[in-house]
Amino acid sequence: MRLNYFKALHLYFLVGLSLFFTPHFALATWQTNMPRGVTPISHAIYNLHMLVFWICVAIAIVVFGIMLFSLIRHRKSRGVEPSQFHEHPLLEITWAIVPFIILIVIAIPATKTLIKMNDNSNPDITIKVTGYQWRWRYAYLDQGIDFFSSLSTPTEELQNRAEKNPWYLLEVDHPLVVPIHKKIRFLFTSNDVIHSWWLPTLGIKRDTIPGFINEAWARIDKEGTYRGQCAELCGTNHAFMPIVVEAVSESKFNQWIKQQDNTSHGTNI
Ligand SMILES: [Cu+2]
Repeated sequence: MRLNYFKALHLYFLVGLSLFFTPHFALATWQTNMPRGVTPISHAIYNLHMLVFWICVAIAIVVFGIMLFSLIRHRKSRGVEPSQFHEHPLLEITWAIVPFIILIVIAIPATKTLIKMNDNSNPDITIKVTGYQWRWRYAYLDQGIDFFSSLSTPTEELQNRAEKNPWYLLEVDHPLVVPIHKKIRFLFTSNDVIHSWWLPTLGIKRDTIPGFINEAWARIDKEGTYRGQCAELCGTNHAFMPIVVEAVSESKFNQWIKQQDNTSHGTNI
């Protein structure tokens, strides 16, 4: 029995060691953690996630450490007798108070983040996002710009008749163009069924519900193209309504605005 246990431990150690020395390039395309994102809200969500993650790791180390120690130290083969006792007030109070304190430690930053997420006041720009089966419609309420944004992946790629490009199913004809360092307020609604506008790098995931308006905001730190998808099963082509946001400098944004006219259905920047 004893020999088998040490053999197994040895094997785990070797597997762990070989994984540790696996070349980094083999893991380069992997991302298991959530993205940090490019907005204050996405950073706050990421920090919250990491805080909870490390609290869970600490709890796991303590709980499994004690469990493993007890299993080895008090195993039957050593002739250990189980202790017999009922009720242990100190222990019981401790295991009620410790989780309570942990929950408070998590609840304070979580509440602060939620309050920040819902502060939609004083936006610089307001965009209405409407979900359609199966595309998005973006309306810049103050600029009078209104257009549809549809999947632009070629049919040949969808039908496996051509090699798929890197942005397969994550590309659109008319991306949503927004300025960086400005408070963008999004209003979400739907024309038909419930969709969900999900853009992880902006820290936004909001249901678009017919007859209702949901809100979110973003202040994007850096220029770039950010991609997301509809995250609410909304029908046959649910997987074919991606979201592409082009975050550009203020001057480029103003230039883009000038290129549009009221009847425009969007142009690529
Ligand atoms: Cu949808």
